[in-house]
Amino acid sequence: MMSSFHQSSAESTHNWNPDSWRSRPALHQPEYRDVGRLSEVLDLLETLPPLVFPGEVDRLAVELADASKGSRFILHGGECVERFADCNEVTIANRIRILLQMSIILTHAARKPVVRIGRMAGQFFKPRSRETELLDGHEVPTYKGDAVHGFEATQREPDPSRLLQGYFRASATLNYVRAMIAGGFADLHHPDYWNLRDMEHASRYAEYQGIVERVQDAIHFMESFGGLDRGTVGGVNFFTSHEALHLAYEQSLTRRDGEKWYNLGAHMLWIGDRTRGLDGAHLEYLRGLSNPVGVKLGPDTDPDDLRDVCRRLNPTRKTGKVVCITRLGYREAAQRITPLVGAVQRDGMPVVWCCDPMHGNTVTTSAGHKTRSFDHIVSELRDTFAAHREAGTVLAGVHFEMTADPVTECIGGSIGLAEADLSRNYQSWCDPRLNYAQSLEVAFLIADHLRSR
Ligand SMILES: [Co+2]
Repeated sequence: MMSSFHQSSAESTHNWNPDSWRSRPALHQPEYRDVGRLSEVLDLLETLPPLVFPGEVDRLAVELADASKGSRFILHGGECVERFADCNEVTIANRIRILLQMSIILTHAARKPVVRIGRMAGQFFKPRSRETELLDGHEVPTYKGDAVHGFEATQREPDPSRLLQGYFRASATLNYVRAMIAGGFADLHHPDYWNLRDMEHASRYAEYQGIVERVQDAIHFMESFGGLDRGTVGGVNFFTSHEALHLAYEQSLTRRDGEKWYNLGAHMLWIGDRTRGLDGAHLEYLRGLSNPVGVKLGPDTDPDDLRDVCRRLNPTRKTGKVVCITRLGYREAAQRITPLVGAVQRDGMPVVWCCDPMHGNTVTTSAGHKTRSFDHIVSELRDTFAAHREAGTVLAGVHFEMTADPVTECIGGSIGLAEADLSRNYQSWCDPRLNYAQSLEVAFLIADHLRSR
């Protein structure tokens, strides 16, 4: 354990290179039988062009630093896991649409720009707590994501070629997102983009409708003055992120730029609650990158451990480098967040605080559906806002798993989804997501908090 600033500072990125993680224990890595094919694939990935540019990564770091001081707000969201089949026009457009709509609601309320980060274009890997699961009555290796193996029971053998397929799908997804934004998709003043029909029975429907109208008025007003081009209203800045789980894949997308190293497969990477061990390979890999790094913090996070993780990831104490994403669960968020914030504050470590109110609130129903209660999600958010306010820190953003589709995966919200409704349209391959109406509603609720701040 490092005990002083000087030790950690001296550590810097010394003795680091893109494969130094290989000398550490690496959890949750698939085991490939065909290692020859694996190294062929990794060699090829190293020669392919990066998906993002160092200047974009640096800009994200600056925007995150702004957010940590309260002058921007971060909306980080998307799917728990991306499927290869999601790499199509409609699905990508829907994902961008919901992120844009939520961000416009937040911008309007907070009077500050929103940093949009998608969990997309590379979120193809999942850590799983068990090695096997039941599929149609058969015990099969647990599903770990489309870039590892197929979903069908007969396809669960890890296949190195899927890493390549993942790279090309991430690249096609990001290419389409960039084209949509450059081509005017972000033009949000079409009322048909604001489909509130699902929310018609919501108690605050009229109020939400009113906010949408005011947002549209504001957009028209600014445009008629010519002070704002379409791109500014929409999404010129859009960043991608995924969990840095499969380290050989991440290493193959690591590039040098002058004195710095970047992972150019995404703008931001995060490290899971299960893989952020101080001596583990994941932390070793991430500490050498110039990318902003998210750290997921579950209810068992030890405050001293968090302090040491931050020192390791951010020895030069740059603001905008480490994003601490708390996912503590609604019952414990209020009491657990204060010691975590305290440990980092006492250490003088600049940290960007985000709240993921989804992952600490997952339960399984008696019918076997994984679900989350909208009330618990909102409750964790409310307590997290309050805890930061008390500590004098800023809650810089939120992290969601959501979809623009009318799925029935999370219960509650003013659309009144009940447990019995879950089977109606449950589509998630992994965690339950907020549907379209629930996503907009949660954005309106966060907007209330930002307005009152
Ligand atoms: Co998830």
